[in-house]
Amino acid sequence: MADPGCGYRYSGLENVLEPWSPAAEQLRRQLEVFTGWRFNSLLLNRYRDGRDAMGWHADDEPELDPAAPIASLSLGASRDFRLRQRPSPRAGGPPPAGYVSASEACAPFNLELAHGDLLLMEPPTQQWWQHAVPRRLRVQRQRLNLTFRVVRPLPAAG
Ligand SMILES: O=C(O)CCC(=O)C(=O)O
Repeated sequence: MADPGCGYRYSGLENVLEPWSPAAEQLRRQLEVFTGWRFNSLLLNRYRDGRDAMGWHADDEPELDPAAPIASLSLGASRDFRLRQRPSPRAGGPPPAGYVSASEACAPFNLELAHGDLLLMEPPTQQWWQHAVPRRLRVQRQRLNLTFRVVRPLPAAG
């Protein structure tokens, strides 16, 4: 779901835009009050059970506003959300406080995201970290993840 012109290319796929549903619009308004950001794009991921997973990546596509947080809401089954430092961080500004070089990097770590949890990934998280949702075969229930993003419409090429 997105405002007109705020589509998002994801995993190489151009998504068809849906208008905001009343429930998603209400969540967006609450997040605006909470974060001060007006999110213009929402991506929904459905994990049918623990066999559905998401590999290591960072949400750093050029159309995403790098100054904006990504707000991630979890519904349904609890799942592990893994974080690791990027093997080679993206250029652009000094490393944030607490960042250590690859040789000293902390091991990947886990956040368990449960029903109703809201994870706010503030900049420069995407520049320095990758995340993943690994397979967990013991999980039999479905999970929905809603990520609210700020997309900058890119100027037309050429
Ligand atoms: O399902 C999640 O918690 C993460 C989703 C994710 O990594 C993404 O949408 O980029």
